Amino acid sequence: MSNILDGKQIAKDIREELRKEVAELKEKTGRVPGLAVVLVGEDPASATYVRMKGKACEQAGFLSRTHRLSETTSQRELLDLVNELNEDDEIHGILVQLPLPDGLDDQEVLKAINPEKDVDGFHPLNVGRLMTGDPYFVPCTPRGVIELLDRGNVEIKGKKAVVVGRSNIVGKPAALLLLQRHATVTICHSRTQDLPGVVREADIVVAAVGRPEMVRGDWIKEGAVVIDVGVNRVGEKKLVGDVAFDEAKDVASLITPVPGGVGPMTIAMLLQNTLEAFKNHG
Ligand code: NAP
Ligand code: LUD
Repeated sequence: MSNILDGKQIAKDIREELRKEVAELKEKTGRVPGLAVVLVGEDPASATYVRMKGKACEQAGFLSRTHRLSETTSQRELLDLVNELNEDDEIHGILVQLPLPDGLDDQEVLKAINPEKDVDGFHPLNVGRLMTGDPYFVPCTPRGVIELLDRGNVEIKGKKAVVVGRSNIVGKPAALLLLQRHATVTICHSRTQDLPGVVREADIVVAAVGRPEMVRGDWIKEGAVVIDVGVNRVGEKKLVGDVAFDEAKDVASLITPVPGGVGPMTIAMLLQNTLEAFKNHG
């Protein structure tokens, strides 16, 4: 039996479930969920992700609007667009793709998004609600990590989980979600001593570091579950994760590939959050 946790297929299944639900809602109410994605600047990876988000929306029957703003957009212009989208009744979810170009204040922009439309879960109100165990919108990538574990029938309760990385968009929220599901959670970062030794204790490893293949096969305990969030471009085209996949796959009981692991789940969870925003405030 394969021990690959196929995020691409699972995300496809979820998007199909969402498509059916949206078709039914449209039939009943005449309305569909709407997502606005804002892209500022020309970063090629961001442009790819934003294109994939728009396409996934359309395939699932959502209304999709993409606002492409120039690299030289001012903070004021960006805030004005966010305010306009906050007021727009066709738009249930707003996402400002990160990172923003230098000179723009991302925290101020995220705070300007109506928390009820904050399908990224980055508004301080949603961050706080996750922290207190009363989540509203949960960030898409960490939510995708949990959904992968659930659909892979991985028990979380009571297990030792090690999260490598403590960013606000992946590491910290992933750790909080695992904690909420009753894992015993350790969060590692660049000052962690004996990182291989800490990872070796884990039943569940979540790698979100941004360093190609840093987590080696001999850091993984026999039978552990490995979720690789990293997406690193090496050379012209090749994408690799934060885990040395070929080494780790022989030790892990279950492992996500890159590409085709967490990435597609991020987009599926974005649609899920947008549908929830619509249901809350059709
Ligand atoms: P980030 O903001 O750069 O955070 C990286 C974290 O890794 C930091 O907490 C940093 O520690 C830690 N770190 C860096 N070098 C380390 C080392 N040598 N040993 C231990 N820890 C180390 O990155 P991010 O936004 O969380 O993203 C992480 C990776 O996930 C990237 O490859 C990104 O492309 C990918 N990603 C994928 C998705 C997806 O949908 N699949 C979504 C988001 C991000 P300090 O805090 O001490 O600096
Ligand atoms: N900003 C995200 N910035 C970057 N990979 C994503 C992502 C899909 N506001 C905001 O969408 O949630 C966000 N909200 N992020 N990311 C990263 C992060 C953001 C990363 C990878 C993928 C979204 C994805 O689908 C494919 C895969 O891993 O299989 C590969 C796609 C490729 O490049 O070929």
